[in-house]
Amino acid sequence: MQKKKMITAALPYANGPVHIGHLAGVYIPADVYARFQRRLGSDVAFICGSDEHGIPITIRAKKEGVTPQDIVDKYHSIIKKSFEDLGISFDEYSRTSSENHKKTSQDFFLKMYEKGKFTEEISEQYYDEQAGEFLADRYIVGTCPNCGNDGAYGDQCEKCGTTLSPSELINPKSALSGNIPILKETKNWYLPLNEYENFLNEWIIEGHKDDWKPNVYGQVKSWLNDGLKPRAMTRDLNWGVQVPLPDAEGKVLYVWFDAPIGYISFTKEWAEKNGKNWKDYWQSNDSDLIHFIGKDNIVFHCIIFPAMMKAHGDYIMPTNVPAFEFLNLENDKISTSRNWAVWAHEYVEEFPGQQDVLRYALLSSAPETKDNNFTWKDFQTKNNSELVGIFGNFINRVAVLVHKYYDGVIPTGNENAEELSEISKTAKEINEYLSKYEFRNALSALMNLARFGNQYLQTEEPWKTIKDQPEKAANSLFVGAQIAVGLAQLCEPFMPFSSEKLLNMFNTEKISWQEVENAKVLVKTGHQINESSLLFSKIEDETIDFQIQKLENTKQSNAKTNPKANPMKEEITFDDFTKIDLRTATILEAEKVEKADKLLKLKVDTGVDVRTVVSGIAESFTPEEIIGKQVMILLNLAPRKIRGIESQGMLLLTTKPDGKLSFVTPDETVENGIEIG
Ligand code: B3M
Ligand code: ZN
Repeated sequence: MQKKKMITAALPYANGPVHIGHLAGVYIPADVYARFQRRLGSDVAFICGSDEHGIPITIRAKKEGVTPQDIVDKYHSIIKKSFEDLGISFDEYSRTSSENHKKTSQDFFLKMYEKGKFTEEISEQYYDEQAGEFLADRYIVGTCPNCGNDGAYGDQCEKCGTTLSPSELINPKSALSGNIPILKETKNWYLPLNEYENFLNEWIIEGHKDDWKPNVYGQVKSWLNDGLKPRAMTRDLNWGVQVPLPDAEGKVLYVWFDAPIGYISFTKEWAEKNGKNWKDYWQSNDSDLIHFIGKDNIVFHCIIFPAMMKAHGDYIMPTNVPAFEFLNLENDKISTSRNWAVWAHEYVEEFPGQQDVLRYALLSSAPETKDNNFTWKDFQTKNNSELVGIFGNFINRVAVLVHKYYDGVIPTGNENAEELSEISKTAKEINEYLSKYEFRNALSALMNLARFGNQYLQTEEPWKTIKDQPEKAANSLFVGAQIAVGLAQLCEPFMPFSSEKLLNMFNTEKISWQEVENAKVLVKTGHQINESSLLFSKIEDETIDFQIQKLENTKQSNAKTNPKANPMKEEITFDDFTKIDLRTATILEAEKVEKADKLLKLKVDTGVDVRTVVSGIAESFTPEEIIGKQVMILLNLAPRKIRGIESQGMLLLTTKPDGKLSFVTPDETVENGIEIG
């Protein structure tokens, strides 16, 4: 009996659409594998869904000025549709905000809790008193101790790339309110990962040295060598799955605790709909659990989730965790925030009916063992020279000639022709490669069969032999048709849309992989085939230039014309902007503030009233020279005491190259109190 195959693909965060990096490094290989296993006759559950918790979601929501639920609803449907459009054949694509997922992950937590698998620890965390919230690392900004960047986050400085913890930041501030956060005690539940070191060493380091990919094995080994530390499985946040304990209000499960349990929740949903028992896939030794992920997820799938499953006690361990490296785009790191990406939903719109071209191009440069690069030129070459020039060309010649000479009926030929063994040989090769997760080699093996077919026709030249050696011509096309149908069968995991078209064209059904491995003849003499249609078409330079131009535009809008300019601050909404009350005003009086070299105390006519403003401009202006000057004032800034004087507003200033300040003024004098906007 074939083992069950429980295949998962990393749950994409529902905070943005899916791009080619995700596709090449997780979803397309996972899909090839799942399709291939189904063809082998395995009982497959191919499961995925949107990861709807975690800080990336709440940050995106804040940025767009909407609720986290709005964000996940929007991106969940975009992502789901992209996967469907590209033929990613998930048996279930669900989402972690579902009730079922909430219950499944809470039950999982409770079982571990009841078995005493957590430790409770009180720690001091940054807390924003104004917002009334504990601050996740991303919500604390301050100065990087490494490079001095004053926009560094509590987990990382994006300028110099250093990984940080909030306590390392100089002058930490809350990103929610701008206030200085306080340290406040809080209780959380930790999983003592250190207690699982022996188990992990035995299971992975000793047990999977030879069958796990070196990049995965190596990373796990280095984590284990460094020693594991207890890790908090709960967080003080309000977006996520509530911790199911009475003394845990305001706490949710760590997103990396609930997300992998999503694989289980979604399997349950699928099993329920299909009359299956989910436990057969997760809790039985007759099942292989395989996680497809990107390299940045290795620790979670090889250390933390297995430790959770071990602690829980009922689960099997993954058989393999094929992790991929990263794909770059035109030699630059793919980045959602810089919009440096080819987005799946845009591709589907701009290249209608050409999903397999993307699947092919991405698979043939899949970042299996090292980071790889996608370029549009390369994409064009792969389509024009390989898919059109070799694969499509061969199949087209066979189909057209069978129609032309034999009215679409497969002619008589030698059922034991030597060339026919190429088909089964290719099927076996692909099988071997895919069982080792070598997708690029598997795809090359497929293309080699098309190359072989092309060369065969080229040597046989049935278009010549048809005149005086009709039997030879018939045999050539009989053999050619077998190879063409072989390709139709074998390309299905890689290019499912083309496979379907081809099987239709040759008027035949999909058969199992083993049948292709064992068969010689796939379409019998006398079999009627259907009209032929073009499989792939040439992609013109204009199409590629358009895509390159699109990236060029992105580059331009990302490029700084002034390298010293600070990056743009977090986006605000129009509503945020309208809260700001900027007016024209005139300085009526100005005098120095005692014992403060930088400050001037001003009386300002704002049109609305006359008020006092303390401004740090004394090193740039004498009081005399600014009396009577028209300026711009931020009117509704909350008053602040500066040197005992209440300052009621702020004047707009900018800095000149010599470091001196200069007022922002209207270019013609206007009345005071005029709104700016
Ligand atoms: N949501 C995606 C990522 O890290 C993350 C995967 C979860 S898999 C359980 O890119
Ligand atoms: Zn830095």
